[in-house]
Amino acid sequence: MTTGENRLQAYIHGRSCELLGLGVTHTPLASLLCDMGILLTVRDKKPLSELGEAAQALAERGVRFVTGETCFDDLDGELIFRSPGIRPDRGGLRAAVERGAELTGEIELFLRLTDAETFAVTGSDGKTTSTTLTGLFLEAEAQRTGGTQVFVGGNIGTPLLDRLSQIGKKDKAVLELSSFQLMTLTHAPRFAAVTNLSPNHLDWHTDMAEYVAAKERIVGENTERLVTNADNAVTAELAERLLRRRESGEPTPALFLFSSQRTEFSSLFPHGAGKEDRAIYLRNGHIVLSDGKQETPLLDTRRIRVPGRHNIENFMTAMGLTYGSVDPSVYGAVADTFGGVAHRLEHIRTLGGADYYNSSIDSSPSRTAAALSALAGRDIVIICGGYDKKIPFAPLAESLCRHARAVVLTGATADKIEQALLAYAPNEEDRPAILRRPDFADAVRAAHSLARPGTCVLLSPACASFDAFRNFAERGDTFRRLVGELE
Ligand code: UMA
Repeated sequence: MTTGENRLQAYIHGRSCELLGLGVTHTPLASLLCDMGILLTVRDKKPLSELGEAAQALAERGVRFVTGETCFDDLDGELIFRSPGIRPDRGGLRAAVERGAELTGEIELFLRLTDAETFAVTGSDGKTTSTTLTGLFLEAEAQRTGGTQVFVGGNIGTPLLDRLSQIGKKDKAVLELSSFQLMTLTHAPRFAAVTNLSPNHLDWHTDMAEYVAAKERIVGENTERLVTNADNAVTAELAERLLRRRESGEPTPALFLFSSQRTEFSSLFPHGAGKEDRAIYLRNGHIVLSDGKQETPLLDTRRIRVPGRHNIENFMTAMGLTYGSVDPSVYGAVADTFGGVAHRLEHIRTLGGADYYNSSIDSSPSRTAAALSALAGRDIVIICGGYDKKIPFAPLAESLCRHARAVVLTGATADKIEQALLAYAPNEEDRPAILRRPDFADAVRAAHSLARPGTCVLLSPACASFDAFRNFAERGDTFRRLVGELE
């Protein structure tokens, strides 16, 4: 056993453990804890029969299962692991903490116990691309120098706590973190980034303030650097708050502010900056880094193959996180080959002169607005709609009217998006053509029927997928298959 795993064993130290939820995060952890001989209870609203083979195997190994809608009511463990999707005030969770149980999570313990240097990205949009790029930069550096492994995980889909034994002191861990994961975090990463913040997940969080407060937990006492977006109102305010705290003598991380709109160090730090602070911005088509005295060009943006300003911002985020940890030559080498992440403005096919893009990951209006901006100037036919996260659609209506020729509406939110479009642009000529197709395959065919040479047919739903699919990946894979079948 390595030191990381020893520390996990010591941390648990004979306490009874409860895993709330048995999904992606807890399935490998449950096996590991079983292997360690720890007394374990798993609770999930789903019955054992729906939890899959791994759950059956755990039950056969003696793990206690409590299932059903009331499964969280009477928690009796001493160390409670929460799956990200379960609110910390669900069922008897608060009562358990009040009686002395410790509430933790896979990410929390990974950050606390790993030997690796930790990098983490959160934000409303761009998290996965920025996390992927951060991993690729560090990986390219590891290949250049040798002897280092890079692990990428978190909300991106791979838990890392069960891999503590493989991760050593020289290694790097890169985490994508959601507000759900951050909500109860008390141990932060060393290098943190917040890409931008706008309303999201308001069906889960009580309000925007709770969402923003969760995101801010990515900065803790042990955080050495925060990379964030000077152009976004909410993250700019976060940076201001940190600078004020610094003025009052509190320890704060170095601030790396980026902007894809400003071109001077002083416009990013109008009230001055500390010795360790840096600005990242565009100058003559290059992403440059400045300490206020000297500008260092890091990357010619013409080398970035993925379209759109938001992708330049994703590069800035990942470069801010890794600056000093990698040789700057890796930035260009990665940019030359990075064609984007699946389901994120993924180019699927050109058919009859029209381009088909899968951006199924766009589960919020701001994400769809970013995808539309990335394709601005093109003739756009967009497929929108899905599960209702109770996010206002007025801003979406504005960007649809600005960029799209036609909108094919599908899914549970079709009515709401149509109403937002009619309210924003009461005159027919001011808005895109609206088609309603409740069935997803019909929606794809309808979009195809409107395509002509030069058109971009874009799946960018502005909504989550849970009304019709298991997740965004299943929705994107279905879109890819349907587009492949078009003639
Ligand atoms: N469950 C309950 N009661 C509840 C909620 C959930 O019993 O109130 C049970 C479910 O039946 C399920 C289990 O808990 O069996 C776990 O569900 P979960 O979805 O909370 O957790 P995981 O399967 O471990 O997946 C989570 C993330 N899911 C959520 O945040 C909802 C995954 O992000 C992430 O990839 C994974 O951990 C690894 O870190 C997905 C996501 O949609 C992709 N994230 C949101 C986003 O990106 O917008 C935040």
